[in-house]
Amino acid sequence: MSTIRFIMLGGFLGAGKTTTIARLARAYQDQGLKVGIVTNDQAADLVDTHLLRSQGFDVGEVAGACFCCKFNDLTDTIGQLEAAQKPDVVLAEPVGSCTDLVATVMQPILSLYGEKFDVAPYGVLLKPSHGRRILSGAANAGFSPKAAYIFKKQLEEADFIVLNRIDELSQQEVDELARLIEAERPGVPLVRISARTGEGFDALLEMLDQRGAFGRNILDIDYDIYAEGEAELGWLNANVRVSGPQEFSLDDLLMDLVGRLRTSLDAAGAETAHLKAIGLWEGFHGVANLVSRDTPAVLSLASDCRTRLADVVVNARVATSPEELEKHVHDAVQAAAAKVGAQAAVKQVQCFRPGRPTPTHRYSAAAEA
Ligand SMILES: Nc1nc2c(ncn2[C@@H]2O[C@H](COP(=O)(O)OP(=O)(O)O)[C@@H](O)[C@H]2O)c(=O)[nH]1
Ligand SMILES: [Mg+2]
Repeated sequence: MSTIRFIMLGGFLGAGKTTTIARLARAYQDQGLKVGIVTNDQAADLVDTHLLRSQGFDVGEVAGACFCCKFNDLTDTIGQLEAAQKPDVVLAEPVGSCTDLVATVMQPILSLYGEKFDVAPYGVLLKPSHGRRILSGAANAGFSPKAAYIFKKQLEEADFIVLNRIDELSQQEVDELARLIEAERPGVPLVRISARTGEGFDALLEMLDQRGAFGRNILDIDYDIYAEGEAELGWLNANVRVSGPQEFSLDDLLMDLVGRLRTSLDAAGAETAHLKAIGLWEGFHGVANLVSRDTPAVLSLASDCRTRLADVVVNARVATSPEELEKHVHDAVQAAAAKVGAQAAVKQVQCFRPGRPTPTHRYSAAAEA
């Protein structure tokens, strides 16, 4: 039986997993390999899925809970990708606030589907903006001590760590982060990349190509702290139709919307882990992102589209209550639409605090290599 190379890339909310996966997918396609991607979040209609599909990738979505709690959905989704195109490589992106993935995903795959999957080393992306604060033990390290616990647990189970966004860092900052990572996880390989520019991807591909006994760092983890850390970050997905009498710039609308949210959430003392808005209209798509309170909103994908009508999906993980978050998003959407002379109709909103993770499987010891 031919095996599928299974590559899961973890890392905190906004670390750059989707951007990295898109670039890796292209690199594997350039090698003549067929690639499938599996995205994951707490509800359907994900920004990441839209974004990756709009780039032409074959994407399956596991929605409703994280991979660990929906293990069978993960394997079923891979099965659907297989039925469609027999991928050589499957890239999987877990939820950014999820950890314990070695015990609940890697080990079950190795043990239950070892003949079908050839499992790559488990890499975890480090987000510099929060990583620096959390690893240096800064007083106001971001979100809460429980969210910082998740961040550190993610690094603890990694086979290797990926320092992303080096295009935004000086050599000195890269060296400082590398020192903090080495102090946290001594001896664990570190790859420095920019998912934006592609720098460091040869080393990342080489790391992912290694064969050996990977996915074996089973955590000693307190699920109470983990569950509370997850729940502290409110979750929201809103689907909005913006329409007006005159054409407007979709990119300006997205940037204005995310910029407004940045300001209002910051003023309310609600720290953003990741906030993204995708605008879609007839094959055009643009994306604006905010990954922390100390970085600006960015247009990560320009649609260059002028339109009178667009669908906008907003997805946010912010350290505040779902009710507060919904209010901020509602106000920002209305104001951003009004600014371009349009109106916003909110078609669907889901917002909640993620529930306690209850994994389908949890291996307390690594299977024999
Ligand atoms: N400057 C820069 N931005 C990046 C890089 N990687 C990702 N981003 C941006 O960071 C934001 C979050 O990235 P995304 O891939 O969605 O993160 P995820 O939540 O881990 O999947 C987006 O605006 C990306 O364009 C990078 O290497 N450099
Ligand atoms: Mg993502």
